[in-house]
Amino acid sequence: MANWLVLLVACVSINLSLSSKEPEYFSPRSCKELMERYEIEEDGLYYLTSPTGVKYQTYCDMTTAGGGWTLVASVHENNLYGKCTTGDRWSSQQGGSPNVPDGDGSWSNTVTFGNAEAATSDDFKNPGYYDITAENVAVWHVPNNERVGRWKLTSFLRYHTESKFLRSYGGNLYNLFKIFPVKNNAGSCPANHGPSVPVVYDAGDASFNHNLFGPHVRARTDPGFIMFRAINYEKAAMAICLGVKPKDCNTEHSCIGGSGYFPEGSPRQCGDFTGLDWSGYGTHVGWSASKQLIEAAVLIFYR
Ligand code: 3S6
Ligand code: CA
Ligand code: CA
Repeated sequence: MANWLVLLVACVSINLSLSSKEPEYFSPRSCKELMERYEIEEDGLYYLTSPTGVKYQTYCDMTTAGGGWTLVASVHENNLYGKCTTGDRWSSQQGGSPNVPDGDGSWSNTVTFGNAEAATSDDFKNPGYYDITAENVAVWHVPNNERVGRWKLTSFLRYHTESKFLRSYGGNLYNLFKIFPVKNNAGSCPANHGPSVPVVYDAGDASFNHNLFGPHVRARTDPGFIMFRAINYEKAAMAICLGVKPKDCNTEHSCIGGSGYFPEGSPRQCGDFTGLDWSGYGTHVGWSASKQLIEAAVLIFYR
């Protein structure tokens, strides 16, 4: 064969292999990309790839409000009686102490843990949490230990933002919490709360959501919002308020995740589900949330 012909054949075959959908080149970065570029329409577990080459499996919600939602994290409370002990990855596993003001730092670092299939049985955080550039957040409350195929069915609350607020905060929660650190003494209440964003409900509604909290909490919160980086009276920081916007600074009864030190009654408010049990475990009186709320994982999605 003539040299020029060999070259031509080689070029054509390189081109062919590049354009074909071989696994090497099938590397969606988010569920939104998977939906839009690869026309995937079903809810379920898929593989995504981060730009640094980390391949990970996560859940995609391809149907809610147009679909394309990527599960990036779950906050699971394995033991509400343990106060900043093992399993409190979204607050501190190092005990409540002023010496660890930002606890494990999970809201604003690149440490990942858990896996998608166990997202209702353990904490989960994947590279999408810091890698994906998104506009909105969705939250699902799914009973602990549910299998993936039943998450949507058994979730008793699902809500999402529509304002594209993440555009103003770096496109994801990793960047938002760089601006608003989940750290003890990082600010005061209410001056230094992070953004509160209205939500639209896909399961349950604002009044059902509100009623999952005890009466003291209901009287001091407005339903129908997600609020980020709450600060309480004692200057502890929390990451996410669950479908409510606090009106006072006892934010530790409706907001979860947090700094490594909660001065009030220390360490009683320290942990992934903070002070959701302040008036007893699952009692649904005073400051305590219902059992339904505290025995469910909080799944966080981006789109
Ligand atoms: C409805 C009563 C107000 O109770 C106070 O708030 C009480 O003194 C404290 O124990 C309590 C906590 O700060 C609640 O977070
Ligand atoms: Ca946990
Ligand atoms: Ca308080």
